[in-house]
Amino acid sequence: METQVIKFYYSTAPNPMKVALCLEEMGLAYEPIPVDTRKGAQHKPEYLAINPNAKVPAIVDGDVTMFDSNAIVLYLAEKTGKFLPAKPAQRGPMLSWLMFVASGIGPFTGQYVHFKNYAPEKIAYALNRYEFEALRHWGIVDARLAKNKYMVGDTYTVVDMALWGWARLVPNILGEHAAKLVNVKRLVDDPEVFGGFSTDSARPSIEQESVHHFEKRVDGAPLRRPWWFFDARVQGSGAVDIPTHQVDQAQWFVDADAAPGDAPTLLDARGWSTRVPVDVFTRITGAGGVPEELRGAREGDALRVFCNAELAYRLRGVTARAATRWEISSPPGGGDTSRLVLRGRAATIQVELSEETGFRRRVVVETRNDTVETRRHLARILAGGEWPGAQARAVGAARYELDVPPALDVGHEAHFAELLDELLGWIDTNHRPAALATRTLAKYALLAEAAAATARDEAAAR
Ligand SMILES: N[C@@H](CCC(=O)N[C@@H](CS)C(=O)NCC(=O)O)C(=O)O
Repeated sequence: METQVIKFYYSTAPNPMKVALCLEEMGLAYEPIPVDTRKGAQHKPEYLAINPNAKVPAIVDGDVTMFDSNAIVLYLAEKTGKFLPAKPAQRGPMLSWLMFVASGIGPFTGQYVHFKNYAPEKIAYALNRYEFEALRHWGIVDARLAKNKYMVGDTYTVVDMALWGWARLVPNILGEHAAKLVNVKRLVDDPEVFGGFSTDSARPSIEQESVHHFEKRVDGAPLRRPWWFFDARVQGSGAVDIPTHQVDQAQWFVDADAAPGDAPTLLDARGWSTRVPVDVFTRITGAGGVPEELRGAREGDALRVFCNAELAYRLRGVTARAATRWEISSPPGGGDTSRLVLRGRAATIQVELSEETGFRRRVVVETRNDTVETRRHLARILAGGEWPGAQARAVGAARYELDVPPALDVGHEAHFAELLDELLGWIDTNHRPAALATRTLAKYALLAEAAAATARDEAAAR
């Protein structure tokens, strides 16, 4: 029985994390030794003696010194005889997929993140190339895992562990493609397909609706929320909570990075409460009872949470409506739903996530133009590569449905990680997007006005 403690040189970056998972899964005794790569510890002579490539991870296992994460996971699998493919004939494919992670997934994803977030200047060619290749590689993983439970056949192997090092960051890495609907933005910006926002005031040109649940599961486990989540004075009332994201998205569709135009003007706002039974509140929060701070919100055996709102506003001549509603518990097999409608002069674009779409994002383009021409333009836009393999399928006269690849169809929680990632990228590169600052101030001025307007509804309901 092997008792030797393996020295594990690590940071929390993707490559070391593959080895961390492997050591844990194999139940090996190890001593974690952090290497602060941000401070340059990987270039010290004593570390270079272990890894001349000056990167993490590295291990020292008795008289065996090793670097390069994929080599290490393979070594550990062979050393322990664990997490190798069940059938000998699968050793070849196992090596192929491990090298695919080593030479494809890792380098292309890493370079994509580098050029997107850390390069001091935005180099379009490098960004496009690495973005295309990173997405192409993840598309291959996605197709593989759609047919196989694991990367090599039906058993969990070190290839899955190597992949996990990167896969756990997919929402951050690819988040913009999913959460921000970059492809939908490209359709909206296309004069041939969308033709600019309709300014016909009979109906809003941007409609956003979302339904949320207090009690729900995230990543397979019940979501625990803090008690103050139910206090609109802390969490924000319905008008300022989810609409922050909705207005943000509407501004992005209308303004994007252009110099911000006139501040948006509020046309109408209303708010109302959801009654959350106290037993559901205690189940979600784990609180022993209703805290003193929430006493004022208590109505019999429920808490009144002022969390729903509907706002109408005008943004650069475009009318927008944002509605957000909270329900108590997510139904079994169900989840939060959302619908976005963008009305252009030439087409209407709808993005829906609901029971009807199987809780997957569905994008539908309904054209008022020549359908053959529109189909050609859609193919041209999709060939831009953001959703590898995406197709526009005709679903009736003048209607096209775009398939969002499942790997990029991540939940809206991914948006938070993505925003943080973007913010840290700006801090690291000392870049402050001026237009965004003006837009954000304009957004909060609008939301503050909506909060004041809806506060009257809350007072009236008491
Ligand atoms: N091929 C190597 C790459 C290792 C690598 O790039 N490590 C990164 C962390 S994920 C690192 O050490 N970065 C610090 C640096 O480049 O100075 C492996 O798989 O171990």
